Amino acid sequence: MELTGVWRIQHFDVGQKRPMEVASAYLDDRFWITAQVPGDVHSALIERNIIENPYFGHNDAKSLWIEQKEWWYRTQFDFVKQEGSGHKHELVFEGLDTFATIYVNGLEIGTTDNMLMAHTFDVTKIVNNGKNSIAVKFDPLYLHNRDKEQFQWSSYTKERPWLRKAAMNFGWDWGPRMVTVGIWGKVRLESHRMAKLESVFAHTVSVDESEAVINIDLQVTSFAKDQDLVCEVKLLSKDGLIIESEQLPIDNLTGSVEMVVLSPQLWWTHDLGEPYLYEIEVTLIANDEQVDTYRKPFGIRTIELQLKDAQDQHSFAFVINGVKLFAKGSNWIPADNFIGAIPDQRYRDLIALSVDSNMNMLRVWAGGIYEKDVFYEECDRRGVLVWQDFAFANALFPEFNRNFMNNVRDEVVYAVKRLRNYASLALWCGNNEIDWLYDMKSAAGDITSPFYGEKIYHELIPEVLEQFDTSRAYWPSSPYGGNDANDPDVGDRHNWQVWHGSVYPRKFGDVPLLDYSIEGVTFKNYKKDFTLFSSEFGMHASANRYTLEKNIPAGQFYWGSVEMAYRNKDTNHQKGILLMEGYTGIPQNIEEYMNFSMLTQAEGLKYGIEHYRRNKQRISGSLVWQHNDSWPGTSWSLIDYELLPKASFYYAKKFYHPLLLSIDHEPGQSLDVWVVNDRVESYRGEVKLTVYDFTGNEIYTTLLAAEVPSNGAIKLGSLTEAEVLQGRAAEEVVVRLTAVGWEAPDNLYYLRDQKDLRMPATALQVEVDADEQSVTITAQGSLARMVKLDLPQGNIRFSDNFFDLLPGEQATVRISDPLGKKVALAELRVSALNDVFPDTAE
Ligand code: BMA
Repeated sequence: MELTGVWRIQHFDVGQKRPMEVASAYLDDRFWITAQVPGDVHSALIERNIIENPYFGHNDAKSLWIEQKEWWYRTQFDFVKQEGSGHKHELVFEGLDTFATIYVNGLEIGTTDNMLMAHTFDVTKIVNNGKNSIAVKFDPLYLHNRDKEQFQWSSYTKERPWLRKAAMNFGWDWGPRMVTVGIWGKVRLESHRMAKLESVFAHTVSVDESEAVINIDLQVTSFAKDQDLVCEVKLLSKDGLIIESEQLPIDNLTGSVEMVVLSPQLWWTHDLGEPYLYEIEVTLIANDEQVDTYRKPFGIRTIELQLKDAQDQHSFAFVINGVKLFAKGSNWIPADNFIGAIPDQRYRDLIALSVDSNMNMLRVWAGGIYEKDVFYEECDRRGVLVWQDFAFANALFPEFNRNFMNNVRDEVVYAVKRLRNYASLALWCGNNEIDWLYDMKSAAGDITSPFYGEKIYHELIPEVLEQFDTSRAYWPSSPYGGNDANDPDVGDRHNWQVWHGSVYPRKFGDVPLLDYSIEGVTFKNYKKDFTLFSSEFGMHASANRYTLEKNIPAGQFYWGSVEMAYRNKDTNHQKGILLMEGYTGIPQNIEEYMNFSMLTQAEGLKYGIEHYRRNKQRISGSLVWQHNDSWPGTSWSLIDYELLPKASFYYAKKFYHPLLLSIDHEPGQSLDVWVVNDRVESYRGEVKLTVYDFTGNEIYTTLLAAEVPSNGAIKLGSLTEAEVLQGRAAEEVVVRLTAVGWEAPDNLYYLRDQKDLRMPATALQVEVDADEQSVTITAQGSLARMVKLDLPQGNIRFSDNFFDLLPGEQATVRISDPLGKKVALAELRVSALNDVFPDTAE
């Protein structure tokens, strides 16, 4: 039974009230504020207009008082109590943020100190048949960390190391400080009789064409002596047909069964096949009576992390059902700063967008939470793999404290047991950047203390996984492996040369260097990177106009305003300017800032990812930093807070497409034409390379034969600049690759940086069809660069956006709402970078 009745909240100063008074079942709380559960205090106060929307302007600073208060939640519920021996009633909180004391019918039943796990209390004796009350007191965090040892390193705030709470709550380089408090997960009263299924662990042991072997381990808790316990385990097809069924006795409260599934339908990532989901049903029978059931989707697949290839060379490649996978994806941060209040639909939308942009992996980054079930359910359903970090980010942690370590152990056990049945879960990873940055900061002299926390990633977590999940790989940190931990030759790597100007190569102990120059931060540095797996890299791009205008006070929506600067939480704002200076030139107004930053990010990621993919023999993955935003800010995200994709998202549809045509070229050098194929099928056809000037004249064309190997990359040929230019200037042409006789997306390639291209102005002819919900655009006279469709509305979809059009060519873009509502098109704006009527409205 989920407790979804009316919850009320109130705050007090610390010490103002005696807890027993506020917790009393008889307290008159009529004048308290009603609040959603799951949710949080901020969201409840926003909903009731008690605080102004903290995402607007500088309003976040006005809600800081919330952190200083003691907050209480109260509710009442009716319960029909089954009494008698063998009955057990448990109160389960899926998420308490963070230091909570819980009272049931006025009795204190326990305290909690970890936001990142569920908490269960036995209330068998104290829950009433009839009316009941629950009260939960949340302490302000400062009571729990002000007297604790501070560490030399804890990024963004020194408060974090002792608190098991989402790190990003305290602010990060892409989001504001929003220290949430409240009941952020579901609350349930679970009633059991005789016994319950404590856990079910289902995993695939092996697969081949004819059969799969799966294993199911059961753990039971019994509430009565001398019981005859039996489990019935069934594997059902998607249509509910029983594929396998076994009865097994439960001895010593555990049971294990192996099932052989003939002609199995495997779970694949969506780019390689169908993410087929069976269902596992377990029924627990105590003394011939059904007492508990478990029913969850289950995907049959094997997933391995290959660290050595066939030639015994280092590699870092995921292998799914025996197929080596190039991981294409991005890094996931919490989908809102107010995590408890995120609607499930927002997860579905963001994961659908990852599939739309041809991603097959998301990394749940360590500075957030172990995501909600809906996230993994959706990844299972859509065929997107998950790289799961444990929640340790950019800090030292008090591993010398027994209570802290016990708390961490409970959290890790809980996370592993909750998530291990998801087919999408590909990897456990110990932390974000801690091993790497500990060395960098020690070398720089910023840290002199021992590596506090090391024991968690190198002992505690491996021990827990040894006991609870040996079915998938563990990687101690990201990045990890080699010398230093960000070594291109071993393990995974974060490329922060680009954007942050970090200087590489570097070895352990070297003082880290930064190069803040155009050459230091440019995305051209991606081509120097022959990592085995690029698990973080990226560049900022502006949010879309609607997202910014909605959240910026009147008169502040201009390039260089203090409010625009406030949206950007990164250090040294000059980095983004340098990056644009190198590629588009420095923007002069807000429209140019939005366009130039988006184009630089999109072209920069394309440049890097096409390089990584061409080298797929060695490089096996690219995860862009970052997928989404937690507030309407300026960041590395591909999709902004209002769920409006940036240009890079539309580019990703092509640069992450399983079949990629690309050109490897630098100014003055020859053009190497490549095809990358991530599919298991091989292809045969041709690739046409055509060079056009910007008014659409064909200057040169050639056909290259393409024998495209299964799951491989191949160079089709090489052409000199002189040959393809036929006497024209490199600044005046665009090259197009097209597949002939087979299907692969086109690729447009410019031989020089945007700022150096001599692009005449163009005029767009735009025809809007409101009934069809589409718009048809034609470029007149000259190529249109970065055709942009803009609507003042969040969470809508364009079938394409931010694309280039050759003169005379026509594009029809469909516009839709993910929930199927009709989209008003009256305010649609269509522009291009080189539009004859430049859109400089501020
Ligand atoms: C890495 C991430 C995040 C950060 C990003 C951008 O360090 O792990 O901590 O937000 O780069 O700086």
